[in-house]
Amino acid sequence: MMLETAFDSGLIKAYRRDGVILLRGLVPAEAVEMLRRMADLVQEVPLPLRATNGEALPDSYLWLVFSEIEEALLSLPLARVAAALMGSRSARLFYDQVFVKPSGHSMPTPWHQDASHWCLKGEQICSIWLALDEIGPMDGGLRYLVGSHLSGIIFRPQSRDGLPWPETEGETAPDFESPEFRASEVSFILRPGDVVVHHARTVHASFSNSMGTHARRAYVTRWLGDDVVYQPRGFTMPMPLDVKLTTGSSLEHTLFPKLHVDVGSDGCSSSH
Ligand SMILES: O=C(O)CCC(=O)C(=O)O
Repeated sequence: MMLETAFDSGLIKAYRRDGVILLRGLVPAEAVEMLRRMADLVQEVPLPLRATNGEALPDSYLWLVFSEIEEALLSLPLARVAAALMGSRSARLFYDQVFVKPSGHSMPTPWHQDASHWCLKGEQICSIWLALDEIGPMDGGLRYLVGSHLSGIIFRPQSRDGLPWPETEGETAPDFESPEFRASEVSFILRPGDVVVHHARTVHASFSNSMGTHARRAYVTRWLGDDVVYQPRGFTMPMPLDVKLTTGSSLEHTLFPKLHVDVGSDGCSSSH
C-alpha cells in the first residue's frame, strides 16, 4: 500500500465509523523479517523488564530493549498512520508488544476492549496490529465487533472464566458470543506486512491457532493522540518505569515518545 492511501478521507471515515480498518502491505518485508526474529527471540528468552509493581513484562516495551525496533519505529509509517486515522496532530507511542500463538495448541483470546485495561481517557487511542505471518480464522486471526467503539461504554476486563477483574471499573460485559453481537463480527485474512488498526473501545477477540501449520506472530503498537490523559481506573497499569503520572495529565515522558507531529496547517509533518 502507498502511504498516501492511509490519509485517504474514505479510509479515515471508515475507521471512525467501524472502529477497525485493514491496511494491506503497510510494512515492508525486511521490517517484517526483523520483527519475526524479535518475536521468536522473546519466546526463547523473555524480556527482562519488570513493572514497578514487580509484574513481569515478558513481551511488551520491546523498543526499549532492541535498537532495531526503536529504529524501525522511527522509519515505518505507523505513527503517521495512527495520527491520521485518530484525527490527531501527534501520535505518541504508548507501548509495543508481541503476540505469539504457537502452532496448534493455543487458546482463543476472549472478547475485550483495550480501553478497559488502560488508565487512560480520550478518544484518540488506537492499536496497530501487524501480521508477521499469513493469518486467518483458522490460525489465530482477530475478530472485531464493527462499530462497538461508538457506544462509549467501557466494559470491565474479564478473566477467561468470564469473571470481572477485581477492583476494576465499568459495566459488566455482555455475552459477545450471542447472535446479537456476532451479527457485526468481522475478521480478516492477513498477509505478512498487513495491519489492522482498531480503536481502544472496539471489542475484539482472537481465534485459537488450530491449524497446526505455523506459529501466529503479530507485533502491535499502541498509539495516543492529543486528547489523551492519564485516568486511573481502580488498578495500576504495569509500566517498567515509575513515571509518576497525575490524573488528567498528558503522558509527557520519555517512556511515551511522540513519534509524529504535524507541524503546520500546510500539511507539513515531521516523524522522528
Ligand atoms: O493477538 C491477539 O490474539 C490479541 C491481541 C489483542 O487483543 C490486541 O492487540 O489488543
